[in-house]
Amino acid sequence: MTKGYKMPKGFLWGGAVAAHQVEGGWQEGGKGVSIADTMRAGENGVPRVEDAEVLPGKVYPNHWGVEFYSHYKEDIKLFAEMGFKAFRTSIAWTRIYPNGDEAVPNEAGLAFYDDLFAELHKYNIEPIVTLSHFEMPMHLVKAYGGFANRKVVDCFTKFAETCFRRYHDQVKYWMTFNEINNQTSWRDPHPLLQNSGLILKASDNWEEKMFQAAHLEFVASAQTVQIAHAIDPTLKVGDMIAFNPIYPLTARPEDVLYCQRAMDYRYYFGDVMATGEYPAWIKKYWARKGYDVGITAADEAILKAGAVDFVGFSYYNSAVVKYADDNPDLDFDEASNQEKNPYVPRSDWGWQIDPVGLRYSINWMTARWHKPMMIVENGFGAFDKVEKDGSVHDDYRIKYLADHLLQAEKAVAEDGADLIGYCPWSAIDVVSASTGEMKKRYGFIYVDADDQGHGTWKRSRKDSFNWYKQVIASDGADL
Ligand code: P53
Repeated sequence: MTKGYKMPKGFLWGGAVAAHQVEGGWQEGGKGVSIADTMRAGENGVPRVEDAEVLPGKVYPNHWGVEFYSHYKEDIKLFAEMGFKAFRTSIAWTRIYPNGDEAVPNEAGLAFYDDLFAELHKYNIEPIVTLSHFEMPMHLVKAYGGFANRKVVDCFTKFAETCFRRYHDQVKYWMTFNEINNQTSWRDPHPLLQNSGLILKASDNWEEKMFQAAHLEFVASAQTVQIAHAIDPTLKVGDMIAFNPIYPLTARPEDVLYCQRAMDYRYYFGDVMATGEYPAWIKKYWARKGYDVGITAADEAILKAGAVDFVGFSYYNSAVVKYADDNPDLDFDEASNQEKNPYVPRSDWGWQIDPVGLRYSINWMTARWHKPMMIVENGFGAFDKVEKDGSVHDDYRIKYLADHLLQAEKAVAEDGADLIGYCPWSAIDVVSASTGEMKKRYGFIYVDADDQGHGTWKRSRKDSFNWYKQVIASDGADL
């Protein structure tokens, strides 16, 4: 149905995936073992088991993903058929530096991405590349403790520099760390490992360790921005923030104030990366808690000189908090105090579905960070049913995406937001990051495989495939 809104000319319509969730080929071309390669599957409410190494007889879904490593030409052809102008993926760090600390990169890994990017350009599809998307080399975790150690900052910037030198003619848009702020859920070991390569002891202060690791990631990211610009001033480097707006449960002033602190806490990552400075409140917070985050004067200069060029963000859901009378210091703890929003529905995985929140978020980021923005993930994880004739009638996914896109279009048309692209999650079905399931599907393209990696890997078009094709062809007018 035509709603009358259109995205501007040159808008980057596309779709997103991440290397570890699609590629498979986990031992092809000299690839090393990443933290995703040793994660077993969980399910809704059942966490993924994280082994220290690949154990015999266990199921590791990221070993096959959706076999994109061997199917990428076929898949890119389908992306082109949908009319993609852009495709977001990541470079598997372990294909380029299998252990993460080698002196020279692995040529077979570099060559794979040469071919992948060339294939995209054949169809005028612009690659958008995340450098670190939950797939750090396992060796960096075991040998150095991940981003608890400054040595890993050097490993990352070397990896980034290798990629910029090799691909700067092919790839203009880069992001440093995927959903860097997921680790605000620091009571859960999963995001700490995925974001930062941290495996902590019960006696550690997990929140302090999170702040320390995130700081070294900010330093690495800011250095990366500077390296990119020195190699090729036309490169654009963004951060990548998991954005879910937090609302106060009521108009009670204490609820509103507490909510403000919750937003400050979840999004200080964006403050540091967009402005090059830590906000004042967080220094007070650390002082009150007795935390030493280990920030040097040299770090502060690096942060200031390495602000990002654009803000990439994912948007799936929104959240609600309320003030508790026993918490006068306004300490935000993501693991508690989450309330249900009575005004929005929920997915089968409990995610609160809130399209209007997307327009609110875009406007919030505009007011706070003053950068061009790109939606690099937005989508609906659901059980899909394959009909006898092979079709998938995913009208729930079409509705989710259409409702969200309309709000993004209003943010541009009515509010003047500088939104440069929309890459929904996911271009094709992928292995879920949080649960490791295949059956939690997001794609426009169905892949015939189950949670155990059994299937034909055959690709087929869901109804949403044809819907999105018409959306792109009409610049977003036909939702
Ligand atoms: P899955 C947590 C909360 C929101 C988004 O998520 C998240 C996560 C971490 O799992 O991840 C992003 O597959 C992430 C993608 C991921 C996608 O959202 O858990 O950048 O890698 O697949 C969807 O349902």
